[in-house]
Amino acid sequence: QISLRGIPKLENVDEIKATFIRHVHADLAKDRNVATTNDYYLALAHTVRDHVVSKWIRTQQTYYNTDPKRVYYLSLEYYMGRSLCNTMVNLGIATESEEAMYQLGLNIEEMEESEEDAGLGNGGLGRLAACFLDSMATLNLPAYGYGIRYEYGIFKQQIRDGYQVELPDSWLKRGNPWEIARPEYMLPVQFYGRSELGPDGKHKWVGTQTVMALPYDSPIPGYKTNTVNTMRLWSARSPNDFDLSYFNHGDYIKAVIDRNLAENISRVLYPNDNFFEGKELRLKQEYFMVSATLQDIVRRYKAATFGSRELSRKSFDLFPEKVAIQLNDTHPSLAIPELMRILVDLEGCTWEYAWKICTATFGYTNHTVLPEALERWHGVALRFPGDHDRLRRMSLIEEDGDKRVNMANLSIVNMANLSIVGSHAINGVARIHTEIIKNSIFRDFFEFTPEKFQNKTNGITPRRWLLVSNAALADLITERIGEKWSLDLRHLHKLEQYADDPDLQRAFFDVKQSNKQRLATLIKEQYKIEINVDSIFDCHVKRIHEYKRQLLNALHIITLYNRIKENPSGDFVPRTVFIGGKAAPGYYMAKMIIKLICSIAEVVNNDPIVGNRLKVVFLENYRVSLAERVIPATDLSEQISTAGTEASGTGNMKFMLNGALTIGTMDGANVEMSEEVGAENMFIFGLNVDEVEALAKAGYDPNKYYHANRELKHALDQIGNGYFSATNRDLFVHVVDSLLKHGDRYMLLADYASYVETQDRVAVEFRNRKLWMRKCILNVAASGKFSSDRTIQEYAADIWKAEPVNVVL
Ligand code: DL6
Repeated sequence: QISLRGIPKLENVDEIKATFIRHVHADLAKDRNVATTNDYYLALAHTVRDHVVSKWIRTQQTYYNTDPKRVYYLSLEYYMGRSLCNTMVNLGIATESEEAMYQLGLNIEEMEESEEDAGLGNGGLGRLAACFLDSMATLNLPAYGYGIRYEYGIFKQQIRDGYQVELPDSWLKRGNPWEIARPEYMLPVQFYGRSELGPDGKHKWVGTQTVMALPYDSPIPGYKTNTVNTMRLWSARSPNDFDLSYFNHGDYIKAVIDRNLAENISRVLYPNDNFFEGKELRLKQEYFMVSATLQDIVRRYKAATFGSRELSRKSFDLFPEKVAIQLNDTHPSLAIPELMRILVDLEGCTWEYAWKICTATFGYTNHTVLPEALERWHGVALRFPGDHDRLRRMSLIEEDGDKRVNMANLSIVNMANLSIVGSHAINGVARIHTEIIKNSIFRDFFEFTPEKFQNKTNGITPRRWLLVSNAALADLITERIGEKWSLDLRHLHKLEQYADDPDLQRAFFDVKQSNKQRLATLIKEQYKIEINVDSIFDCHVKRIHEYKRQLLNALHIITLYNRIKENPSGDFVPRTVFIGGKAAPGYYMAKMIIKLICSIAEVVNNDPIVGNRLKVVFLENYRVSLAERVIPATDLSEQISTAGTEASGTGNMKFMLNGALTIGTMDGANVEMSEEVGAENMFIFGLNVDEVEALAKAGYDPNKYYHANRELKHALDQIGNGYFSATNRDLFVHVVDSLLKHGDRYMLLADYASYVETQDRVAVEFRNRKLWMRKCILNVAASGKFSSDRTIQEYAADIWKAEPVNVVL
């Protein structure tokens, strides 16, 4: 077989072996009698890192010497997952490393499994940032990812008695071989204090508390290129002179202990997806990241000039020509007032000049239209509800007489509004989403400055989501159409001509079957559930959220179950439904949905009448590394949010690239997927955005649907009357009430009939293997648009105006 990974070069294999053994001895001080799998993982990671550093240093030297326009991606989340395999693939040493470990009698897969996921993200937004870093490096863009080095990432989810339990994710406990601490670049960040007018007529920020920001750098290697960019994550540290006043009281021990308080800032990732929690610590995290990052950016801007090593740049005229800053949602948008503060208060620029620099520098990406997800920091308004007079007196804009901005008295800061006025480009993340923000939440701004608004449809990196996670499919594709697709995913189009080729269909089928078998083995080990690998692998994996409608999926499962029970000898297409995802710890309804799915699984999986025709698996602790196992093994991808709610989705693209067919609504990027592959090759159902809106306007009554549909009523009644919760019959009453009594905000009942009908069609088509495989191939062939390389090229051309830099070794 032709493999993208190529044939191992023996001299490289020998070198890897030698370096690896040296690391086992020198770094870990172990021999083969005592070394654990994790030790071997660490030694291999260090071996791989040795290969990356020369390119890394060379890349940074090149940027320093050529002083190109740099791109700064600011994000509170980076959902990186594991790095070992990805780094080896990007460096082109995967085959050699595998061979080297094989020759040493070690199992490289086991070593890879030993790596903890870097889970510094919640879901789509954080994983998008990770894909973007890969693409920026692969496209040779001089780019940096800036964020926070949380000591605890997204919690580990355990399912106990069907309920989600959260455990801390201490991902650093065994060390992180990919990061390098840079104490020499530590920076101070100020909090609290007040503004005072000095004798020189300038305002000074005094009485502050200082927290130090310690940078940790990780290499971001591009694929098949010399470029290795930097992800710089800040960790909070106490300053050395931290609260010396304790010494005056003689309480030395307390002084030392309290040093830790400042370090809480980077302790833990807030576990909310699409939900704003207005906590002081979160605001501090945002400012901490932004302040340290801007100091770094300004320092680099001042230091760099082509051909000169002097600290030579004194004017900020060139700032927007040398710096592009992209705000990943509003979370880092304090960067706008902070850059204003630096320019006006510290650098002595005029307000007007500083504002021009700011707006020319910043771009803002919106990732959601859900009102509960929008960041609105309350000050006075919450403390004095209803006191309009006070609010008027204290508002941002003074409303009496001369209109003047009154920054000190901010009452509510709407971070989206701030991001829009402070940026030259605002983008949504799929075409339909961009249209929605222009017409609804940002309508006034769009009418005011239409030229600022753009669309940048999301993408995913084909390296992690095909080369790394589904090497067999990657090889098969390369065998047919050559390897150009890995750098230009549009080349996948060439597969289209082979959609009816029986050989390719069989080969596609075989790859899918072996991926399904591999997942089934894992499920057997973990949950002791026997899975029928000939059943439809129907997967719904993403954060648990009412708008993502896992509950609609549950209604379908119950319907299938009831049909089997009503007709035990009937001819049913076997199906295994996998549902996985974390619920925000404070999100009651999402947690009840998990409990409901687990309860349904308990009943369905243990009913002898059902047998292997229907199984339900709740995938515990769904995360990047588990996604890499699930997605390649999936036949049917569930993308069933209410039209108008999912900004884009990126899981949908990963499944498409891996040859799953999609059942989905006309929402987010599903719309563009259907445009690329043809609606006839997807299973589209349900209301579209206009219909959702019209129905809401006309007065949506879920009870109408409940009474009109026998199967729907049956399923809801069972949930409500305790059929799935025999020991506590009222357990799911609130869940049913959310639909029937509290308005069914996401219109599950309106879409149920269409969903079930479409699922029936899925089952019929799955039986026709030729037809199914043809559609699989067509989906892969049409997935080229959804490479994050395409997305990043568009950002670079339309927003950042940044050019690639060639790194010569
Ligand atoms: O753009 C990445 C990702 C989209 O694919 C999802 O559709 C969207 O839900 C997600 N948005 C958020 C918003 N969080 N906040 N704030 O996570 O972004």
